[in-house]
Amino acid sequence: MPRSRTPATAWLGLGGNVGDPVAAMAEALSRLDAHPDCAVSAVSRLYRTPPWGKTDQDWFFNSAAAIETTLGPHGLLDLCLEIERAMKRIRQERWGPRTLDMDILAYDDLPVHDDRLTLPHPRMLDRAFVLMPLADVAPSLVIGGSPVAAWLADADKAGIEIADEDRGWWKALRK
Ligand code: A4P
Ligand code: MG
Repeated sequence: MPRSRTPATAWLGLGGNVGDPVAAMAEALSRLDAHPDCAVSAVSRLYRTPPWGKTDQDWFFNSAAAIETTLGPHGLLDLCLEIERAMKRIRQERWGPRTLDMDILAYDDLPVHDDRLTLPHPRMLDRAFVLMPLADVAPSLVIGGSPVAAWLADADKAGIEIADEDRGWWKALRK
């Protein structure tokens, strides 16, 4: 990473339910880690989660990661979108099936609200499939006035399963 700028910490939520979403998430994390301006500092356990929003679709796999980065929030968004595109995500219906979805959940304690990016992610606090993996890597991170672990305690976690306890799951799948 260039030394000109102090790295920020960003937290990402990853998910997918088409093709091989676990391989897609592993590949995405490897690409981020290989990027000169990013390093993956922590990855959650791997979760299998019932579909939220549009429920007549396959179950998802979800995970979360902490990233150290010298990219600004919009630069990081561009990189995530580029990786999503590379994973051949087909953008069709809202909340519908996807190979890989990478959301920026938070970037340091920076609030952002513009036409491209909203931080913290506006819908993260309603979703146990986001909060549960995020609590593995950042239980004390304060969002909306409370720590992630407290939001998770109040969330509906019904049906969510741990698919892999080993936080190295993404490295095991590295090509
Ligand atoms: N954008 C704004 N803020 C952000 C941010 N913080 N992080 C903009 C990432 N992107 C952000 O994104 C559309 C645009 O949002 C981006 O180009 C960026 O400029 P998108 O990912 O194409 O939007 P979307 O995914 O179609 O809609 P939405 O509402 O973001 O979908 P979600 O919220 O990602 O939900 N059930 C389970 N169990 N697990 C899942 O992972 N995922 C979804 C998708 C539905 N149900 C699920 C899961
Ligand atoms: Mg999204």
